[in-house]
Amino acid sequence: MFSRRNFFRGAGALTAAVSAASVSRVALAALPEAVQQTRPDTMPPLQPASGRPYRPVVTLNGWTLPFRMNQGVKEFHLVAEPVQRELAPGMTARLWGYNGQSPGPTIEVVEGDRVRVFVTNRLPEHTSMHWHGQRLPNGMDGVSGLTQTAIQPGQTYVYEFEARRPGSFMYHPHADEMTQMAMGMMGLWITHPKGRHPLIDEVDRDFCFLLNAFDIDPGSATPRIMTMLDFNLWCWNSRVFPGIDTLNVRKNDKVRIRVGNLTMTNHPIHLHGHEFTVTGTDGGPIPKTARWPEVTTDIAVGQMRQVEFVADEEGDWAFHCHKSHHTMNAMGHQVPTMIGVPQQDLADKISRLVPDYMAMGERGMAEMGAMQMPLPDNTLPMMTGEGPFGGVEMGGMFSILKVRKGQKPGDYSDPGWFQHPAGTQARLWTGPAPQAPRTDAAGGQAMPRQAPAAGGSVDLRVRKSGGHGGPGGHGEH
Ligand SMILES: [Cu+2]
Repeated sequence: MFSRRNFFRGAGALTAAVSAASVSRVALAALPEAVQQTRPDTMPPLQPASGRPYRPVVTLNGWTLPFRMNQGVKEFHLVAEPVQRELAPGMTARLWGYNGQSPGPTIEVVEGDRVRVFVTNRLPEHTSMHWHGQRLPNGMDGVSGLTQTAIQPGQTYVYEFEARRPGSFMYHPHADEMTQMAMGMMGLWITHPKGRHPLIDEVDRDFCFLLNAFDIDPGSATPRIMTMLDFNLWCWNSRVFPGIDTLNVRKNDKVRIRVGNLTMTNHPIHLHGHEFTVTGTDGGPIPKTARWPEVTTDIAVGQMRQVEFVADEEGDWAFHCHKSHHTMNAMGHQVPTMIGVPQQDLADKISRLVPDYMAMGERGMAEMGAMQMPLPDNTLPMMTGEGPFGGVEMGGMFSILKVRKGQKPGDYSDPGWFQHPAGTQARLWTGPAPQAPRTDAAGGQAMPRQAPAAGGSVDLRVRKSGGHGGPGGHGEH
């Protein structure tokens, strides 16, 4: 619709943009460079070139934003803008994010750092930036309407505070959140301890990622923003398996993984082959006496969990959300269960009416993994991913922890598939079927048969009920 009112508003915005460009060239030059990222790959850790030293994190399928030091202040520049994000090879989504990607780049600072972040808005609507979990002056908290005016399209706001508390944090808008978070606007913030901390161990590998979800109709590219629960793409850092990079570590490395949840539901994150402890949340490190071992930790909405373990078992270990529908890609949920229902006859009849009709699910859904049906453009199969022994039949929130003796310190490259030592792998059994002991003629082990009493009759001791007796009564014989 083109109304007179909109015309004037648009003209005003245009004038403002033009004058901003002509007036504030000096001001823009004074901003830190807004570094852009075009690729969805996992970038190697960004070693700090200035400021206090720290061991940087690795953002899964993401990157860390470079900073500049300006008279003792660490300066960053985030640009909120529409981006194109490859969710996995074969599917690219039109999202909103920061500096070319969704999620935005990870911000890494050190406890006690003075931090200044410029946030430029290149979206078609206003936004703001909330620094989830931080101790900061109230006016820096980024809740539009409550603590600040919203950042209008074309404007740059500056946030400044001291990173007081070490830990794992997030950032996201607090303006039209439902839209802006459903469109992918979020990022991680890591504050490293300034020196040795009694509750924060040094680790060899420190990974981080966000849990996020989109609802994108097959064949389209823009998320539905009104969806509350029925998302169809369950992501780690806006990627789905097999697009999520593997976590590659050296045997006996101490590993930390920081995970934040900005979806609309909880995710029980599960690691195979190892036990971990939850060592911290976005509220800070957990006292050592309050930690317990787990193999799954549930991460509720708006929470962060930081888990640690020693990777002392070599292999390719699955690492995934334990909600089985979250390890699948786009699918309809209105599909009846067809297990045990022969459909070929029916399919033949329906095909005469509906040429593309396809029977599915007759022997379970695993057949979907190998299906060669043509897909609409820009869509991923429901479950996919080839392993060394066939289809993995997974999608969504799934990746692999690869533990190898030969992985060099600082090397994050994929070592390929694990070579199982002889005799350490489940294999096809071709010998005779072992007889179950219970069916053994001699009586078996688990539940021995009662030996018949002499004379062939069995003495059943029946306890007569006292109060319910009498003819026709329901005695317990
Ligand atoms: Cu999940």
